[in-house]
Amino acid sequence: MHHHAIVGLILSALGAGSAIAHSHDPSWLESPIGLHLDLSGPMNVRGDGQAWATVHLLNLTTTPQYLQSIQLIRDGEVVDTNQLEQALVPVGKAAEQYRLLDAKIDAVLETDPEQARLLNAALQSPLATTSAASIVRRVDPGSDLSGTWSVEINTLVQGKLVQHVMPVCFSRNLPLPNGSTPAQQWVLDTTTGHWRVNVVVASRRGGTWLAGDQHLHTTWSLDAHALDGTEEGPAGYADAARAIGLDWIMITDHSNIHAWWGGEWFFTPEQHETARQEAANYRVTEDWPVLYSQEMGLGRTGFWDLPSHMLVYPLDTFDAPYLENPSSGLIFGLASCESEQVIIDRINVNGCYGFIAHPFKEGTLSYSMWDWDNGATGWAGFELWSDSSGDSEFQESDLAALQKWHELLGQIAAPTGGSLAQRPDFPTRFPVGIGNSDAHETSMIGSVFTYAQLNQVDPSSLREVLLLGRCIASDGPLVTIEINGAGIGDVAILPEGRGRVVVRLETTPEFGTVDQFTLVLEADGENIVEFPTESASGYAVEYIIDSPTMFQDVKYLTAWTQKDDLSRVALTNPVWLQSAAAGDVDGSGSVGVNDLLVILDSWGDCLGCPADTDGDGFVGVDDLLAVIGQWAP
Ligand SMILES: [Ca+2]
Ligand SMILES: [Ca+2]
Ligand SMILES: [Zn+2]
Ligand SMILES: [Zn+2]
Repeated sequence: MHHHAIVGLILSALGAGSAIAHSHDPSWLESPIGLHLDLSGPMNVRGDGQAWATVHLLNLTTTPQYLQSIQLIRDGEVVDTNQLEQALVPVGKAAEQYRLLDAKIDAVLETDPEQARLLNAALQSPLATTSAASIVRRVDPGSDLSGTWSVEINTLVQGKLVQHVMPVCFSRNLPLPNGSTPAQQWVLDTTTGHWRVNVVVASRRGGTWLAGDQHLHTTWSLDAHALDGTEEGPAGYADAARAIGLDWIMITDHSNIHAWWGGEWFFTPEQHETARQEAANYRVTEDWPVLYSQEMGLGRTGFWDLPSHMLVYPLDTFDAPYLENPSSGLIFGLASCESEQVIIDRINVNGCYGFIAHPFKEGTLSYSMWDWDNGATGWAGFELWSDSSGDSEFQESDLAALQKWHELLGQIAAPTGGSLAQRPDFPTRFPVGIGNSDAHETSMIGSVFTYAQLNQVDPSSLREVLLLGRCIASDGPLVTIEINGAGIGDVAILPEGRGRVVVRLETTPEFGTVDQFTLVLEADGENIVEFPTESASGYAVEYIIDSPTMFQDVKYLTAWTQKDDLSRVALTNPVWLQSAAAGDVDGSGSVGVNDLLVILDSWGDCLGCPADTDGDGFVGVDDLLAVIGQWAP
């Protein structure tokens, strides 16, 4: 058999940046002295989504200014106006204090971490001043996003009118791929090793793929509020998520940040209830699934230690209860927390399950990486890709998560009897990988997200796909694997080792044609096929390998794609493989009545069915006789 070119791990060429995330700085930290202008909001929308821009203003000078108006301009015409008479309180002194402290922290961070930590706590005071002085207003372009856009801010400074102009890019794109784009179909001739393109154009396989983001911080997360100036709650986040074409979101406000801020304590059960209620009201009035939950701090119980983070997801309800979490998060608050197992147990006994957040990222003086040696059990999986930097780049820390994941998948026992063994101390049979944005403002929602095959979005369906691993981490393209009718997260039965694999890549004009993507199939974490995407065209392609031997000793298959400019990536969860003896079409280990029933159930044309014992694409008398010939119940 032809040996396919095995590509090097192209992903390893990624992540030229540092593995260590920069500490979460206020959005204005790098701004020059003057009026700080920042824009957020869903500006690139999909389908019929409504765009808007949220304008953040902060007077970083020492001179009082007066805001007169904020206008949205298209091709020289005013489209939306906020007429205002409002003081822009000067915070130049506080900003300068913050910068000085920040520089000092950097200087002593390596040599004197305790002093760095104390200095870090002192950042709270200037940050409170700047946070309170920020002004946020929204401008709306309407439904026609064509033209050249800008935001104009008019202020009065010492009696003089000053105008600031900031360009805005609004764009409208097609909805995210959902598995239904007609695809070119390529079939491998396993004897010659050549691919041939079928004239047949395949459309949808299986159900619809929907997309959601399970790691979001609204204004109720103190860091989003104070550092990014975020003022939207669950309803504003749901509006923005819908605008960019997501099908659900799970909000995970920080329940681990505790501080006195702007006249109230963060984060309290009352605040959790207020936000939870806002999400619940939104579901009633808008009939759209915004789930409300939390991100917790855990582990590293020493006073100077930094916690790692865990995402809490409700099992069968739209929201998780408030869970006590006495831990530090950022510069605000306490500096010790409870162990990993204490927090995970709290999550699990309260009708929820936990995913480890950004396991290989750390925020200077705010949170640490997951400690893989902590011995904790009970977690469901982890973020394979967490976009805490907001640029949807697949970083070195994400690559580290991917490699760790394959190491852990390698330790999972191969399926027997058609399923993977339960892990008594875990809610999942293998660590499930997901993708999330970790957005702290609306413009970052969905920068990385998770695809899942779903008929409807409700808590139990989401729990099922997230705990079974029927999902894909992505920032746009959709990659799926199917083998002998089994999909991602499931177990495929390979009659006498025979496997018919279908790997499908689907994109849109927003993400680029398929020939701009590398598409790789992996067996047990190693690349086994790089598909010839350069010969394909359009926005969807699928590759079929029907082989009697190629997959017989493989435990699991995964696939990934990457746009060749590295701007887009997608990573599947595994499909698990179990070879079965002749006639044992359900993989039970014996040949009996159940196998006959499977044959009768699949009777007729059936490409790649385990019941098709002779692999001729048809389940019929020959297959029935083959089972009877092997009869050994
Ligand atoms: Ca059987
Ligand atoms: Ca057959
Ligand atoms: Zn986090
Ligand atoms: Zn987070």
